[in-house]
Amino acid sequence: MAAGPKGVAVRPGAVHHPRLLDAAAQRALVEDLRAAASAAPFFTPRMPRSGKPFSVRMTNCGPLGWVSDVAGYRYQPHHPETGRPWPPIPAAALEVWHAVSGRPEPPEACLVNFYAPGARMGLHQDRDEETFDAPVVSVSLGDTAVFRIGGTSRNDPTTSLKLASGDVFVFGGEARLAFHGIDRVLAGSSTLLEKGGRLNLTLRRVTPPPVGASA
Ligand code: MD6
Ligand code: FE
Repeated sequence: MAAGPKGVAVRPGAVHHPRLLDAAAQRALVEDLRAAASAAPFFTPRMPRSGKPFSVRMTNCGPLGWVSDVAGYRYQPHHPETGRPWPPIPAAALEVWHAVSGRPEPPEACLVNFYAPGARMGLHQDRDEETFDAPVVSVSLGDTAVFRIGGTSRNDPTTSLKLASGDVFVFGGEARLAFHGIDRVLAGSSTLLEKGGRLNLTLRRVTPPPVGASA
């Protein structure tokens, strides 16, 4: 991984690190994710209650994975379709976490989102974790996304920025519970993924660090 600059704070706690991963690091991470997805295939999450499918497909790595179905949003240690434990978080993703999160404890969950052309993600907060002390660290690969971030109320004004392949975005501090979403993905903007589209990894703590862990 290229040594990162300090990043650009787009609002307090929300820091954009453009191209933190160089082209070789991006390719290596895609290979790691391909291997992970062969063990834990992408699935189509569904909205709680309505069962309406997301346009994004998902899988996870790490001790815990985020899933959504008619029963609700939750973290669980196994894949919803295969019943098997999630594969480990790729070392390169852990390196990114340690470079930018400011936390000594490793992430417990790495959600992997795949956006085919036309997929998007509505404005939401990441609030299914038991702790909000650690930031969420996101890594973008493939086609550029138009990302929108607001405040902690759904109606707060939002700003848009582009997340390109290799970009890392850190959501911490007072931005940890900021509303955010993906308005669209710009087809053809990257050649990283052979068939196009965008992968996004979000690395998170789910539980508080063990008592006595150094902070
Ligand atoms: C995405 N990202 O970039 C969706 N969540 O595809 C997220 O939902 C997200 O980028 C929490 C923190 C950073 C993120
Ligand atoms: Fe999110």
